[in-house]
Amino acid sequence: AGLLRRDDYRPPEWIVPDSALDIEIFADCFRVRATLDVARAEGSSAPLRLDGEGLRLLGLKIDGRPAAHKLDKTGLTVRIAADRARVETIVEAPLGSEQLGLFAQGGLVCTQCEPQGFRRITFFPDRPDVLSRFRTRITADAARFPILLGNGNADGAGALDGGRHWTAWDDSVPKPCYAFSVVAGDPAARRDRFVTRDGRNVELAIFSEAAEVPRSAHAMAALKAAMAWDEVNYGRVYDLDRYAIVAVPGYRFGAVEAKALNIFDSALLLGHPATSTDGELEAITALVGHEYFHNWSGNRVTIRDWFELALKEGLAVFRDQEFCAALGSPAAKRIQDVKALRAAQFVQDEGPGAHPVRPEQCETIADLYDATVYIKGAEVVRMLRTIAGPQAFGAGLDTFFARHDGTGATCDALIAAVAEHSPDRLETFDRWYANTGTPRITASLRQDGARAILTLVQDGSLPIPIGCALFGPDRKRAEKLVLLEAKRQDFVFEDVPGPLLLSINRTFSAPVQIECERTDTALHALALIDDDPVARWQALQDLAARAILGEAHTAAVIDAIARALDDHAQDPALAAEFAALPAQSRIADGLEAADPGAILRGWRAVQADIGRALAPRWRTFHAADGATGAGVRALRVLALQYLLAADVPDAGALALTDVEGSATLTERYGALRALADSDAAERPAALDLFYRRHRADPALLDKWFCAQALSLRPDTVSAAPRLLTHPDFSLAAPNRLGAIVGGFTANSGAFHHPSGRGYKFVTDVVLASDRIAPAGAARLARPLARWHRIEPVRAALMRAEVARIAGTAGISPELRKAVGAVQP
Ligand code: DPP
Ligand code: ZN
Repeated sequence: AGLLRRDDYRPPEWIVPDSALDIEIFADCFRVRATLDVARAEGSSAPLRLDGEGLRLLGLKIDGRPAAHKLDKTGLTVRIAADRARVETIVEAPLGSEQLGLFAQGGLVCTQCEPQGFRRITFFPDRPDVLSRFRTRITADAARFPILLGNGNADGAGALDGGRHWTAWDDSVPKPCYAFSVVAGDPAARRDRFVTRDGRNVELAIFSEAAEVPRSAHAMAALKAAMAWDEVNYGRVYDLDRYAIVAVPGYRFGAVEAKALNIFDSALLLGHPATSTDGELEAITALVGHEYFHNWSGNRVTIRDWFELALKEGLAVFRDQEFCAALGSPAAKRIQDVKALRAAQFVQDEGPGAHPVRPEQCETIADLYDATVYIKGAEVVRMLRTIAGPQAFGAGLDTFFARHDGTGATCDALIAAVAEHSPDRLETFDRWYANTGTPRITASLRQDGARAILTLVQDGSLPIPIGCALFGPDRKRAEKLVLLEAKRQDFVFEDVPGPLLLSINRTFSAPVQIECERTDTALHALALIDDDPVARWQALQDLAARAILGEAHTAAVIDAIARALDDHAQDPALAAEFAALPAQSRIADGLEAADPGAILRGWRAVQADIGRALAPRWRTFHAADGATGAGVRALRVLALQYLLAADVPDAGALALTDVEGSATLTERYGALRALADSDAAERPAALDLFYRRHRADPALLDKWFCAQALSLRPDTVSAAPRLLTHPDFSLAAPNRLGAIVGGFTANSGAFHHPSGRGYKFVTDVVLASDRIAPAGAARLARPLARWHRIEPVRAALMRAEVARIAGTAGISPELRKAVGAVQP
């Protein structure tokens, strides 16, 4: 099969204003009678083409009469003379287990339509720019499937002969067919309600297994918060009388925004502080919000074609980021988002998977669902707001929603709508959607008497908003947001006598790499006084990275952390960000040829120094009551790590007490991880305790394995392979394999052990699991392909393992692709 290309887009020849589906679910198959009111698009003379795959066509009528048609592997073609017609089809298909179309999973029958699953349910123009008003009737056995759910508002229900029953659903708001969903089964429900600002009473429900209902409270609270937030911040009001989310165990597509009936993998929806970490709970909040926000930016205003995926995903991610920021610490959230962007998207930009936010081509549509489309897509929307200003951005979005409601729109249409309210600065903004890679900017500051001249040079030709400020030794002297549009540009600040410190890319205003010579003294000074938390955090991270590499004094880092902890005492989540050292992998990213061994030694030494120097503070933080909030818990856990790193005599006992008795999983697991990194005498007891308590919960047992694979101890390189011989390990359990091997590759000291044993271990596992789960194996193998960023001795060992994979007969195409690009 050839590549799919954005340029090949053509408007639809036929549209389908109204669709009625009658879906009958049986034990292992389903039957659909579809009635489509189709209309010819203006100027079109083409026959009607309907997509359909894996369907047995039992009947076809056009305007009530049988009609000649052509059936092939991917669909159905009918010649229709009139401009409008009623098309009726009857199809049957098995309820597959492939998780596409309509299928059985986790005790339920449910759907997966995005991007192209609907064609496995019925014949239809399966493309996002054909929006239809759907009416759905669902019939099934009443005992096995007492609950039958569809999109839209409830439109009747009744009993039938033979123990069957039906429900009907009316979705009056046009939607693309990928936003279609159906669920049948016997789930339990948590119910609630939300009254919109225009007085609409919305019935809310979260369906899950009965035993899991206590764990859906968090998601329900998130849903209500998201509905209120979208009204206040975007004027988006919910448009139907009900909204339901269904938790499906093992749902492979993660979560989908299907209209008024979202479907989520249970693991991404259900959570409770006793069994989920704060990070996981926040991810649930973000995802519930994300799918809800899609009701407007996704379902009502959808995308013209799949290459425009970033239009809905970038906007929804941007909105979920802002939503979470508003619920917690905005500065800590921004820092976390920046870390995630660097870890997932900047890394993608460096490898063979780099592509524009709006790609020009792809092999399969599924390939488009990645960090570049989602996370960089969100950064692009953020820059649009930054350049246009919040007022113009808000007005522009109102225009965008009003103008494109009920249609498939494009990224360009979003820019155009905002540009109407902020005309002068967005002419070239669309380049952000076309550009590949992380832009690099070099910044230099020179002084000419009381003027300062900032020179910015970029390696491309993008309009880049860069937040800048100049600080004197003690306070801010000037601040502006500059728009770098040319290759090289000077920006002049008047009346700023030196010496000056440059604070740049404040708030992380653009997703770029900044190169800028700043002395240790300058970084230290900025880390003390910069009033933008993101820039201040960045200065401290840069300083800490230098200390870890032996290029700066740890004393300056300690001083800066102490000051940040004082300044942010009221925002413990932010304080915890300031107190945490940069990840070893991020330090390596900044180097041409990283020596992971040296980074590990330096990291441990700096950690121990900080632990000792600030021990009284760590004790105080650890003594705080974790019940007071996630930020306090983050600091408590970090404090334990420092106390253990400093070898404080009772640190092991404190950690063991937390593993044993803390109320939240964040604290119990945080303490376990801290102990797993240490040589404390309590380590085996803690691991044993956590294992015995949580062995029946697969997700928690995964964490137990992961903590050991992530251990910073030098023996992890031999201890991790032994985990695979544990009776609770199976190569066939993807999450467990991911917990161990994914943890291990993220643990650069172990993965990059100088002996090369870490590379060999990963290669052995990848080759073994490739036969069972190729996609997972490919993901696990990817870190091996990054040899070109590592010092030559290790790089040679990594390449040898890559060659071993590539030379193994019968490996999957996914695995070959994951490592193949590294072949010289
Ligand atoms: N899981 C996808 C998302 O909501 C489907 N659109 O981002
Ligand atoms: Zn989404």
